[in-house]
Amino acid sequence: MSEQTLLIEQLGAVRLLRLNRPEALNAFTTGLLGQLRQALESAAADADTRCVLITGAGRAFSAGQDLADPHVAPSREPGAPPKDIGHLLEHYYIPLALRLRSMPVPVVAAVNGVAAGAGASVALGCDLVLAGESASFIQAFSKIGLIPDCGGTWLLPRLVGRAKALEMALLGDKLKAADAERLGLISRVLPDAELMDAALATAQKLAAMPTRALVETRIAMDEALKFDFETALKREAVLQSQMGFAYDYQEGAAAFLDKRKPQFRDR
Ligand code: LHQ
Repeated sequence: MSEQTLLIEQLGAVRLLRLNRPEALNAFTTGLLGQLRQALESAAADADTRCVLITGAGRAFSAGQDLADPHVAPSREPGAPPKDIGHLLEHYYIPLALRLRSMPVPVVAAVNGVAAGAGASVALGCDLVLAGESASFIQAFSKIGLIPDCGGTWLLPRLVGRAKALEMALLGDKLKAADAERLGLISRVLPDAELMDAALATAQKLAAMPTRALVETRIAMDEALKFDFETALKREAVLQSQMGFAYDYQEGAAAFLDKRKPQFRDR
């Protein structure tokens, strides 16, 4: 049986995914990348799962690609050709990043420690990013002669603007959670001891909300970054029309008028 490098728990309507290679700061092997993608597929397919929460076991969220993995480890044999690491992106990171970004439910990251390289990209690709005060974000790529990947070049300038994105990516310095929050890179920083309870409460709150509207909000915002103002207004009208026909709007508005708690069910 393959090593259990991802721990999966169902907590009500929340699917908790815990990266589990603490001895290597949850660095991504092909095994872990495959298990994470499979777990996202399975959460997406499960009608009873209405939010996914991703965190790391031990003192890190993830140190990014495992540099000792045979797929990427430098060729040390004299004359041996370097490996094509683009292959790993094509077959593991791109499908993972696309799956994460197109989940039919909101995805929360609870960043419990360092998130470096592709580990930072995975965290920042989530819809809400909560971090413990001792967590940090490192664009480690430049230090080993690489460029940000797993969506890093797309995410960073959109989150913090070109100047800070380039500063982070070029220097590769450690950014503390409080500074990440101040820059708008992440949603919220919490005392370490409160992180998991707060992240779970946030995930449970999202799980009780109108899932389809939350997901369409993410899609609309990502799309709007490519649009001019008028195109965005028109796209909102198309999506809002669809939302208006859906059960959750009928239920949400009726519950408000009836002064009762809504029971959302669309996904
Ligand atoms: C690790 C790693 C690691 C293996 C810590 N690998 N063992 C995509 C596709 C294709 C190719 C390449 O890349 C990519 C995307 C990427 O993600 S590239 C970026 C890869 N990540 C890095 O370069 C980060 C490397 N790690 C670090 O710089 C440090 O470990 C950080 C700053 C994250 C944490 O530092 P410390 O808290 O001082 O911990 P440590 O360095 O002592 O690490 C603890 C253990 O974890 C240690 O093992 P050991 O057996 O000595 O206890 C490390 O070797 C291991 N580890 N990161 N990426």
